[in-house]
Amino acid sequence: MRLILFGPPGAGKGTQATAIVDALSVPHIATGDILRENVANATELGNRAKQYMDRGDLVPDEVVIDMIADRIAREDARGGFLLDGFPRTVAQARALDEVLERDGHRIDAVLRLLVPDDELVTRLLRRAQEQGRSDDTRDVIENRLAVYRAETEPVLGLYRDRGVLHEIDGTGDISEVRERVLTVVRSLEPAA
Ligand code: B4P
Repeated sequence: MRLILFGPPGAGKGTQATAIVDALSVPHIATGDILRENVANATELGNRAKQYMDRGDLVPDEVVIDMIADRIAREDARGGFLLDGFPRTVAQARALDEVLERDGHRIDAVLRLLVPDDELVTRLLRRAQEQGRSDDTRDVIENRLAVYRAETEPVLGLYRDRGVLHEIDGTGDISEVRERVLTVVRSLEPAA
């Protein structure tokens, strides 16, 4: 299965990804995590990405596209993967299609977590207190949400037109959301 977990910042992508990868035994490929690891290790890629991430802007497409193309070419992702936080622009979605089509593959499903904006802000400010992530300040959160609406939401149309988009209520307890997500994932398995 080749899946995408989709949603605004704070929707619970990283949170729910764990249950999905456990259920399907596929690697969890989170662009945010890979970028933060590069920032922490002060790699060339990390040094380039940091300024964008700290503002809540998207890292340039070419950086992220190359990073993901390399990652999904690795042995452990041959049989499938869960992408978390990618694609975030229409250009990234088209590039992903090209990379997959080269091997005769396609995205099987996109799981979209739906959460109202006020709840997203509350969650991210709570995370700021708990983890102190540099992009979880109120101003940066507001920019991340605006960037999501302008640049990321348009990606949904591509997948909706293909009939692979599944919309899931992302409100409520983490365990309630997990059950909803896993119900959808289980419904996909027979088609794999
Ligand atoms: P990400 O790391 O993807 O950050 P995110 O959108 O905040 O998602 P995350 O997975 O961490 O949070 P989650 O919703 O699970 O991206 C960070 C930055 O990297 C971007 O701003 C951008 O600069 C760059 N980037 C990443 N991908 C890129 C790309 N493709 N192109 C360009 N740039 C890219 O959870 C948030 C919080 O909510 C957590 O604290 C969690 O505990 C809590 N939570 C989750 N579910 C909950 C629930 N049901 N109830 C209460 N709290 C809940």
